[in-house]
Amino acid sequence: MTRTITVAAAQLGPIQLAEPRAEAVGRMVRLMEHAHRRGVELVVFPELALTTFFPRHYLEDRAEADRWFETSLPSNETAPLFEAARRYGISFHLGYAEKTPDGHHYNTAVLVGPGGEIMLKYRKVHLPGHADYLPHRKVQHLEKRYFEVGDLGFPVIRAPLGGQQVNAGLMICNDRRWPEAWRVMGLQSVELVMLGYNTPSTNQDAAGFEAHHLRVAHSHLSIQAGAYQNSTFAVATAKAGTEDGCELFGNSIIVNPQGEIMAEATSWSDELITADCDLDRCTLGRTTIFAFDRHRRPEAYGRILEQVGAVEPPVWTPTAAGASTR
Ligand code: CDT
Repeated sequence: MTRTITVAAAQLGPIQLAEPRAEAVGRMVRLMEHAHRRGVELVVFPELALTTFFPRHYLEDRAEADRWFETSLPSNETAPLFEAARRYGISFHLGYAEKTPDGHHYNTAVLVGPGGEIMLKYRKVHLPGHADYLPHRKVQHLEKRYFEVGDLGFPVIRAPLGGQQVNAGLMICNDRRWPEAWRVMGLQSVELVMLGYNTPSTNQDAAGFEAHHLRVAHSHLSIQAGAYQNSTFAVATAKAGTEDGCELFGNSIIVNPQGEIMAEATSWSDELITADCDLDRCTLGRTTIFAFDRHRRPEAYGRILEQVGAVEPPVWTPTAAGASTR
């Protein structure tokens, strides 16, 4: 008997600044209905799925940004999602801005079970962008202004999803570009990584050195490599389209443990893509080429934990060459 779970990436088209949460939630509930009709057991929504991607907007008074944060889940406005999950027996992943009771702010994702219970929470670790207004930028990216660095590590939990026990893990957007995030989850035997993203389709820092089409290619490359090198499925869901005049790419994907794309969104609007994931497909990689217990060499990886930025290597000299060939 296979351990198969049917998953969906529920891509969202743009959510404009003026769009109320209730409207966004209504669109998400419609995607859940659609998912139910297609036999889906787990739906993955994007990062910061309830509002526009507000870190593009600079507010001098940081506290004013609290209007974009949730202080509880479910709330009156998000309750319909939890009700839909119960109605259809579907689990879901939701990205949102979290304000804790003691006043901390995080870019957060939760995995919610079909009974509406929160089974896993993650707070984004790799926050891209900047904390202050940068006049040379056409569009700001103020994640470092509005969020604190997540304090929950990269958690994985064995959770009942769609009638299976699944080792499920969460990361958010920019984390997908960091192999460390994937490996920390790989070391917890993750079988299904869920992640949402909001990625501008233009790299303002590229200055002509990055071809436009590489934006999507780099996103896919990171997810496919992370899934392959850690023998896991991955569901990566975009918020897409032109939001507050700024274009976000879509191209949501579901990837298998061989790093192959099983399904990809073809619009930059609300769209559901699905795949049947046989979790036993995770076994091949983790018992052969990526059998961590047999092949990893942590004694050679010290710099990963000891260093943040890169240092220059020693300059070659005949003595140094002699040392390296001893
Ligand atoms: N949301 C998010 O993390 N986006 C980043 C783009 C940052 S560009 C300053 C990403 O890695 O997709």
